[in-house]
Amino acid sequence: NRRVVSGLQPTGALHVGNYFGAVRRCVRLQDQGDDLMLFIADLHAHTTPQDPGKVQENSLELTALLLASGVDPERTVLFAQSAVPRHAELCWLLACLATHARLAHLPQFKEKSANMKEVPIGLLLYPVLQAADVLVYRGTHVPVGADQVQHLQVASQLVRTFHHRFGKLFPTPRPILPDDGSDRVRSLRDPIKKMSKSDSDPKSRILLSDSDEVIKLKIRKAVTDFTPQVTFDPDTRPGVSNLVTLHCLASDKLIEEAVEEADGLTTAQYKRVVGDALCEALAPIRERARQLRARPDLLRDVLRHGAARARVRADVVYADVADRLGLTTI
Ligand code: AQP
Repeated sequence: NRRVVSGLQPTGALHVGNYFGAVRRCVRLQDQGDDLMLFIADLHAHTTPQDPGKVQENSLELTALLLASGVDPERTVLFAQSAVPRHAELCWLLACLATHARLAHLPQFKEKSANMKEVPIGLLLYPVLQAADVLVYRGTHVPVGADQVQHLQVASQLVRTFHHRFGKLFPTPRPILPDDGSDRVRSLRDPIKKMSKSDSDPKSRILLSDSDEVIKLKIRKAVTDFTPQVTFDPDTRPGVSNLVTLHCLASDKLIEEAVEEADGLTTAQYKRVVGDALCEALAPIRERARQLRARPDLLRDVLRHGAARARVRADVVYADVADRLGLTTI
């Protein structure tokens, strides 16, 4: 049986990239019978400056959206990362096996630290904490996007180093990569870039909380090009291709089917099709999330229940780690 581990940061409102690229993939893994550990990555969130009130608010909001999207807290262990201290404890031990050179070379670190005067060590350790998140449950698989594969390679490297020094203990975590483009939803304003929570232009992303009107407006304003036909070629026509991807993700279609459906339509007309497909996919989630948001006690109970289960699992693995390293845990 696969044990899948995944986390989302409570750093802002979720967009459709997060939904199709992470949330829905997790729900599908859960529904196909994988043993899923799904957490709110609130420790990761603090690698960049955060308003504590917002972290708390976003964590509950994220919980509501995960449940609304189909996460079943009986089958999936759903919890906040900070409620299971073993993540941070294992992170420390793995950090002692990681090298500065390896971490400082990762593209995501270089990108995020490029414009900082003072680079927090937590930002450098980000992939080590990710490795701990997975290994602390002896995770076997991690759903990732293409841009996260290198971080998983850090985890594999840490597993090798650990095994070399202390003996075999962990499975090497394997990536689960999507084949439907769901890991590459692009900005609606600048389709060279990925859609992102932190983009300064709110029109660049569609939020799960956006109304039908707002979704349709943002799609209507999406940047395309001067060719009216709809074709799929992400390299030469990133804007139109992103619309095709969104259409496919929203209505579970293959690229060829979507392009065929768009035959004879101009990109302006096709935008209506895409907007409608997104509204249809997202409206039920928005409605369920609205109901759940009104029940913060239930959301907290779900997280408490998940954290209790996660702690039991993490303690079992950590006890083995402590034993191998000669730590006195009594
Ligand atoms: N554009 C995207 N297309 C597909 N998947 C995406 N993800 C993020 N953007 C896209 C996936 O969503 C999950 C969220 O991970 P996160 O909360 O750690 O956020 P992130 O990866 O840093 O990306 P965001 O949400 O856009 O935030 P910022 O703006 O801070 O970078 C991950 O599984 C990610 O792959």
